[in-house]
Amino acid sequence: MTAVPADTGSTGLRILQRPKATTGLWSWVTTTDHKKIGMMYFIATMFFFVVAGVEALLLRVQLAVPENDFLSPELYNQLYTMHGITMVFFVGIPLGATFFNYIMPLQIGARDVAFPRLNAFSFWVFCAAGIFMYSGIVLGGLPDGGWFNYAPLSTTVGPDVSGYTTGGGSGELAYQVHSGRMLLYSVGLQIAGIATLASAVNFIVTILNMRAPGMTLMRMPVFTWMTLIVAFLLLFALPVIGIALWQLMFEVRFGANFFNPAAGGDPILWEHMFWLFGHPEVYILVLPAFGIISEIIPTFSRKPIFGYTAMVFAGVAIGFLGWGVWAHHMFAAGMGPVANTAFGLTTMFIAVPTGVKIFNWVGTLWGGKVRLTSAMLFAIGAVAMFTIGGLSGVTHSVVPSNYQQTDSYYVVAHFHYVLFGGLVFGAIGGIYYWYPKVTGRLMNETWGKINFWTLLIGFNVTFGLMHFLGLWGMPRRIDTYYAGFGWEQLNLIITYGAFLIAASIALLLLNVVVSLRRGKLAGDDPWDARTVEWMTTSPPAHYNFAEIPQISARDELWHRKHAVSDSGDYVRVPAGGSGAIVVREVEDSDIHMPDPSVFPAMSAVGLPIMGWALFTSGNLMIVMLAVGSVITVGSLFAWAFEPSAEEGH
Ligand code: HEM
Ligand SMILES: [Cu+2]
Repeated sequence: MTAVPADTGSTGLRILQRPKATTGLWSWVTTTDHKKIGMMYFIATMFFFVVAGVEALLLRVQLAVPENDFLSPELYNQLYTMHGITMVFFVGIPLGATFFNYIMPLQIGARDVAFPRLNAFSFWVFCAAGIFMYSGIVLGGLPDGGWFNYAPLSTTVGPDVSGYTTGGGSGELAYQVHSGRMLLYSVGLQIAGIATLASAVNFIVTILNMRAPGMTLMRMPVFTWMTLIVAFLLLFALPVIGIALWQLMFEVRFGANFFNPAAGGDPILWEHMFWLFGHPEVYILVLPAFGIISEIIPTFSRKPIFGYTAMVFAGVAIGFLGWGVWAHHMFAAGMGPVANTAFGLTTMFIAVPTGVKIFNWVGTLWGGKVRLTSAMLFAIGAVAMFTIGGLSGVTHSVVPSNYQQTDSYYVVAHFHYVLFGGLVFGAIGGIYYWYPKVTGRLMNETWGKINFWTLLIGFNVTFGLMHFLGLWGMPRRIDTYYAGFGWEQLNLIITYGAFLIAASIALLLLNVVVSLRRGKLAGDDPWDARTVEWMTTSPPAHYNFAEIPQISARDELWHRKHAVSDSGDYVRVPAGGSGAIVVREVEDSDIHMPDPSVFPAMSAVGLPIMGWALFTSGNLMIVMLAVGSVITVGSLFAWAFEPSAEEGH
């Protein structure tokens, strides 16, 4: 008789064993390292950026000449909707998450985020949401109601609508073309919301609890401050849209009547709920870029940031005021003069803290020893372009003027100046700035400058001219127009501009890839920077810091590199002198880091399965719901009972 071996490791399902791989695909799937997760966010975000960019180019090809039939109206609606949704939820939000993940823990001198497995969970759920959203390609059509999807219009108007709801439960396949698209929208964004909410909690706890000793709140870099503010905005804004999406899901799948006026529902309830989330959302998108800009400009001006305290409090003020302006998206909805006036005023107020930030960036540049690296060019470009978008935004807040501008190309011009001009320019600056920290190599500066100037020109040709089209009466979201309105020429030029943007972005991505091997070696602190992430190796070891730094000043690294001379001037500390930075190598095994885990990725797999269940009915629906929830809830349980790090490791 042979004894059963006591070793349980070899008996269980292999996939459920504690993953050990540190290289290869499996190590990425199971990683809990904030840096690897940050890199995966970057790759996924760039993938979606290309997808949404191609969608935009298709739109522009269609609009290049009047009465074009390159895209059918139905396809046009799906493409602009998915362009908007993808850019906002699958590029804008995760682009923030990319930088938060990789940079923020390094900037506060931490070894990882507070909940490393939750962090991995966020990433995989985000991917699941993207796959779910785009599964409409095979299911029968993508969402087509615009990125803000006004119900009840979106739920009642559209192709093949045979009733207000799908009915469902009668045994036949409940997926009808139009309500199916709304299901993709409502469930897809709910899944994405789970991912984002989990990271918001993670970042808040990390920043509040895991700062290096001595890093008080008012010594935190501005980028980390903006991360904190964005995380709070997400924490409070996502539940609002979460409820609205839940209602929408019941509306289209089970025949609820939240938004249907014929059944006592409220036709502008959705608009209010959406924009109560939607306006804070625009700050969620742009504040990370503000943080990035606030790191780049002082470094390349060789000055501390001008008005640090004002900068932080302006960010906080934007975070608060952002909640009081949502109905400026609804001036034309018939709210009445009192509400319109109030929201017009609050909208004008919010320009004040934004202006404070812009003046402080200019104040930082003023009198600085400015180095126009690619990162710096993009940061300055972002400030300039965002300012233009902010100014057209103030014109929207003037109600009578708004009646004229709303739903015209003027609005399309405006929000691309803030989103592309602010968020994308700022983020590209961040890529050039932190690339050497992440990879140990510099990106090609010549290409970087070509990238900047072509993007600046392409961007302004494309979106600058849209202001005129809008003021000349061209509505947004039209799939074609007749010749003779005077819109032909500008539309053609705008399409050329869009292709110049595409070429410039291609150059950026090429630079990212080629510099991985060919880039010049960067060293730990290539920019002569100020903040803590530059005090460790490039790329950082998986434990980030051999020794957690003791923080004694804002701009800690700059203070370590400089001392005050007898005459009161700042002088550089000689290399190797007291105060110089010593990067120490330690044995890996001395530092305890959380182990990889398979459960975060596994728990994400069940969510889209539960979502797809809603497209079926009867027994199939029950089976799919059961399978999906067993996978998700089962993995969450397994995760809860799994130690964060194995014994003796
Ligand atoms: C290659 C660069 C881009 C081009 C050529 C482009 C083009 C367009 C066009 C033509 C529309 C309007 C469609 C219509 O109203 O008929 C549009 C809508 C939109 N774009 Fe872009 N875009 C670009 C980049 C971006 C970026 C970077 C963002 C945000 C991060 C963005 C966010 C949006 C949003 C939210 C909408 C509104 C969709 C809707 O009306 O529901 N776009 N874009
Ligand atoms: Cu708004």
